[in-house]
Amino acid sequence: MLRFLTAGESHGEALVAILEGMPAGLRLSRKAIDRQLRRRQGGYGRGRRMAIEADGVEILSGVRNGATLGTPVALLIRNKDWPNWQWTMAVDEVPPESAGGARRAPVTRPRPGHADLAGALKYGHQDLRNVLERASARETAARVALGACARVFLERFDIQIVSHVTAIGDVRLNDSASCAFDAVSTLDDDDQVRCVNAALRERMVAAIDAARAAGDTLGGTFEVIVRGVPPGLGSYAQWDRRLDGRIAQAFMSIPAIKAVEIGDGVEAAFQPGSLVHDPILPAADPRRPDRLTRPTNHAGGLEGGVSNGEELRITAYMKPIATLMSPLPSVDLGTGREAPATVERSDTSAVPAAAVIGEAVLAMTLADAFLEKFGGDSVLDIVRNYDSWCRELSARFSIPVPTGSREDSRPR
Ligand code: EPS
Repeated sequence: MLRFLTAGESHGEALVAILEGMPAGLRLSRKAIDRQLRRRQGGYGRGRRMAIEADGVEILSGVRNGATLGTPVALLIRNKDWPNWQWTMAVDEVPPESAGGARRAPVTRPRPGHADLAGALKYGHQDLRNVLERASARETAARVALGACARVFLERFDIQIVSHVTAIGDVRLNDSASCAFDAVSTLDDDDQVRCVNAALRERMVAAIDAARAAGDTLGGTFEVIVRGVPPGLGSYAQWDRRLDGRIAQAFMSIPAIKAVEIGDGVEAAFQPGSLVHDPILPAADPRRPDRLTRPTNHAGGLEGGVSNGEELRITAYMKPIATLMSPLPSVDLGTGREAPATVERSDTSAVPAAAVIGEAVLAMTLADAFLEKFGGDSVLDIVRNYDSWCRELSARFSIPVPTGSREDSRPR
């Protein structure tokens, strides 16, 4: 339903993205996209690059007078660092004499954990810059811009996405599953690490400082929570329609993400079924006399690859950034001799930024699944489809259903 591609090198002129499948008639502004871009740039532990960039989007097509046209939306984010790299990253062939020494030397010592070596082996590149420029997490700025469009669409149906950092290195929040959506939604975007626990926040910052001082890096975990997801997104009918699989793929495509959990995730493997599965109770919630109640949400809002109407809860695990200021052993691919890995300017930790990226990729996945179920060519078509589905479902079952467009009252 939603299709997108991104392009652009980290130190090239710009990142670009094309999004197809957005319905007509959605109010979409640069401001809404820039807000998410700004959030992605934040977080303690970022390197000097973030002081250079101040990401802002240019909408090149698909939007007119503040509303989508139903045609492809083309987005562009310029790299402010580009002037410093224009000789190194020039599209045209530049003879060394005209670069006047401004062209950086080839990168030949792959960083363990980065795409450098695998990419060079795959594409036959001798200058690892040809790999690292696109493998860079800079690409995620484009995906956050795309995700911002999807988020605006989801908000039209009162679906809201928040995230929080649950670990940096070994400083961990133990009971992230008990963090309520409301508590997470009040987190300050300008907070250094966006963790709900103030004491842990300080320890996370201290851990990043210690890693930086040691020339090391830190990974961590974050949780993304979505409220207002209607039941029925995704399907068990075919493997590639399962929403949990689609969500996992979206998260695993974020650089440095090594594992994804839905609900209790890994922990569920070590518990008996009686403690893992969420009972279904008849109307017990006084606020929702018409609804069945799930007193717990170990499943994280997905059963059988289909959303069940509960909050979606996704946790992602990020490995430490691969560029170490105290580099690991490597080999100079030019000489074949042992040499320390390349040291590039980089971040010490980027978990808070990854959480914002997680929100974006989840927004895209959910918007896609939502359009699959309720799709139409315009927002009005979709509101009509959604509202009538909600009415029909509530008539047929006495289970909670979102009541569609934002003008209607929500059941939860
Ligand atoms: C990155 C290395 C750093 C990060 C970059 C990702 O960039 P640079 O090499 O220019 O210092 O800052 O992240 C971003 C540019 C960004 O926008 O998030 C890497 O190697 O992945």
